Amino acid sequence: MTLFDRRPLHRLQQQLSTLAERSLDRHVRLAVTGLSRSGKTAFITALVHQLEQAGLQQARLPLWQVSASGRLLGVRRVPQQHHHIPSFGYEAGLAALSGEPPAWPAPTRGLSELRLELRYHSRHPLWRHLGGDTAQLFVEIVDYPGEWLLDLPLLQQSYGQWSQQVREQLAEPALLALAQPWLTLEVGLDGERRHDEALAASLAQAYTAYLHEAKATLGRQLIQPGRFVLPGDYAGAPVLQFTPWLWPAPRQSAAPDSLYAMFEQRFEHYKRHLVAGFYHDHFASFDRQVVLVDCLAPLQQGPAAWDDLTQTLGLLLQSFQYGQSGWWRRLFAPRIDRLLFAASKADHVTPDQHGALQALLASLTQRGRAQARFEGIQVASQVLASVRAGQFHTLTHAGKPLTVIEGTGLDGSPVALFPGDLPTGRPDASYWQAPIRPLALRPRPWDQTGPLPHLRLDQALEFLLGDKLR
Ligand SMILES: Nc1nc2c(ncn2[C@@H]2O[C@H](COP(=O)(O)OP(=O)(O)O)[C@@H](O)[C@H]2O)c(=O)[nH]1
Ligand SMILES: [Mg+2]
Repeated sequence: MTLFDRRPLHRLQQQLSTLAERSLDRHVRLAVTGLSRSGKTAFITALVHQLEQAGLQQARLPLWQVSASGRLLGVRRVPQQHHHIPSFGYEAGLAALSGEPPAWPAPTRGLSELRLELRYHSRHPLWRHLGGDTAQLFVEIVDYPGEWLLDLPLLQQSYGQWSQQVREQLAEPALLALAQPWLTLEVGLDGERRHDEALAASLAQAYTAYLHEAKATLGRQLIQPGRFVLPGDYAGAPVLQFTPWLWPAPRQSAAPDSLYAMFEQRFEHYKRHLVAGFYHDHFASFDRQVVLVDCLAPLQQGPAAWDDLTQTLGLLLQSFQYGQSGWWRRLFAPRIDRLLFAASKADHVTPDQHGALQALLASLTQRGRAQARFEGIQVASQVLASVRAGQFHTLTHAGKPLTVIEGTGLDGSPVALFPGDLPTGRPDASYWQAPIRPLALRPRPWDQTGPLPHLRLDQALEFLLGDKLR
């Protein structure tokens, strides 16, 4: 071969190995989020459990190709590489699910992670080229509160603008009533008041109590700052001791030793370190993202809760419109390429309602999905149950077949009911006359000889990891 001939070959080899490295990227960082109680902990616990079971050839995962085709060799948990991040409590979660009586994993309130190694037979010509067909994929699963994503818009707001926004929210009488203990905690407060640590702490505490109350009694999820309700490692830290300013503003510019100035400083610190810090240190490293949505809860809480959830998800999903146009792409360079929306707890409705549940999810996430697609992210939506607690049973009622859900309530009492029909979009007035019946089931007793029952976790696995396991 002449030199002239070899050159393109050499180049081709080089290109091939770059391509090999890229397509054999052996590492996926998979983030799981959603508002609190959307089912993140249950999802991750169940997913890891199903993966481990699949490694033992016990899989019930027909929609997950690598497993269904018998190419999966094994999955094991391996030590995580980021030592400063708390470990996801997988063992405790699984122990709760296998307890007597079985229970749901205890809630977590911050960020945690876990690392898995998957081994499989690859069909990829490049693996064979590199010698051998046993391939390896490392998957890091990261759990973090969706509430933290609600803080993104704060990065573009000043303390004064944010305070103004909260003032506008409080035009709603129900919210204003809940905010009274905070607003009236200190009589005669104004912009001239000197900074006082104890006062700052009690105002922040009253504001936090208000946020919790709005969430608990009115079903409101639109909570800022997100870490006030889910502080992670920052519970009680001074950086969380401020509130928006709803009292008379300082007459001139705020004096440096005023409470107003201190709140403003803490707000800036919160933005810079907690909000931007999260995007920079964590969000920017995610490859794939699952967003869990509990579509059923607002269907029991009323129209305001539904609208609030729609708005909250819209805000949360702004974090995924980073393509060429996102103003903060320049700051954090995120790289998520697949985004899965999942309606959780699908075992709380009868199978004939799964189509309606999927339509509800679509309606709640419509804007975010369109934007993510526009940014070139692959987007999918589905319904799932991480752990199927309900069983379906068809009986005859008034001469017609009726499917009911059977299970055990959280208090241990047996449950058998037809929850009702779901709307397929924003519920109208007629829906609210006969809303679905609330259901909260305890996981079923499980004999541990096979995998836990689930709904469509395999569909999720195929979307999230299928292309990496060819
Ligand atoms: N029936 C059923 N309930 C679920 C499922 N996943 C979560 N839940 C319920 O939702 C609650 C909150 O779930 P969790 O995973 O702690 O939510 P997180 O706050 O997002 O981590 C659990 O305690 C269960 O009661 C599921 O797949 N099926
Ligand atoms: Mg959790």
